[in-house]
Amino acid sequence: MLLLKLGGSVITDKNRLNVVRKRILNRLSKEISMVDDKIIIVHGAGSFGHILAERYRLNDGYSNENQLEGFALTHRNVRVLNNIVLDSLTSAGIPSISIPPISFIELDNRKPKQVNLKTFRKTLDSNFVPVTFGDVVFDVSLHFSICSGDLLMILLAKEFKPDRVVFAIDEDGIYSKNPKKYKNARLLTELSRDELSKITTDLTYSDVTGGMEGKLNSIAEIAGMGIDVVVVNGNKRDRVYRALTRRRTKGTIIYGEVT
Ligand code: ATP
Ligand code: IP8
Repeated sequence: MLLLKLGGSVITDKNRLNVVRKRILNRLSKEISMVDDKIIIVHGAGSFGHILAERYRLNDGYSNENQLEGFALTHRNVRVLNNIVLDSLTSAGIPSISIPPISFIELDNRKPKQVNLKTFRKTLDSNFVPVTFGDVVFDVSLHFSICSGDLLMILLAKEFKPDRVVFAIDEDGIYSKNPKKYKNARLLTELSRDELSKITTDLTYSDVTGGMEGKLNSIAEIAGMGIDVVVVNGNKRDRVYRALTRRRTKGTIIYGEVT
């Protein structure tokens, strides 16, 4: 059992509203299709989510009626992206089924309140590949907020205990600091769970769910379940495939340790 997050920084151009990186997405779909294990796929929202979510301040919760338009547009956009991902996966021969977060999760002040993952189990048992994504969702305290793909990775890891979790981003792995800003940033090929908290991060793109900092917290939580987590560059051929199949590849590995 594997759990994969396709980062929005890989499958979209995060600087341009609603722009998909189709060639990369299709190549990734082919790589995933070559893997034999059962797999759950999560994808980020990229520029289909973060730009509008920031403009309408959706992660702050409801404050004005105008946000309803923003919520609906953002939800529509992430579903458009999700359909493009499904097209790509099914074209590569992967029988994928979309499970939108708004239908199975409710938050309370951005933390999970009610989560029902039954459909994932059924989908897997029927030999389909479940696909879910960062989305806008209801929130009992804030009326609505954002459920990031990285939060979904924690919940799915807890429930399905995958042998390995892979995050594909647009960098070669986790660096000592943001490699897009600092030329002297060092790629960290192996990290303990504790070392994750010492890494410097900052936002590269507009991002309402914490960017790399949020991801490092999610990774720490998953590694704390005793599951190995690998972060690789989805823009580079074969790295996702090699990470999923436990082959050596450039990237960062965080070995699972039960806490
Ligand atoms: P999405 O939330 O849209 O799915 P994603 O999962 O692809 O996005 P981001 O949140 O965009 O990932 O994080 C990736 C970005 O984090 C990279 O483009 C990189 O510039 C930035 N970054 C910041 N600090 C670091 C760091 N220490 N190591 C690696 N990348 C970093
Ligand atoms: O891209 C964010 O999910 P992420 C979802 O996985 C929205 O962080 C709607 C911005």
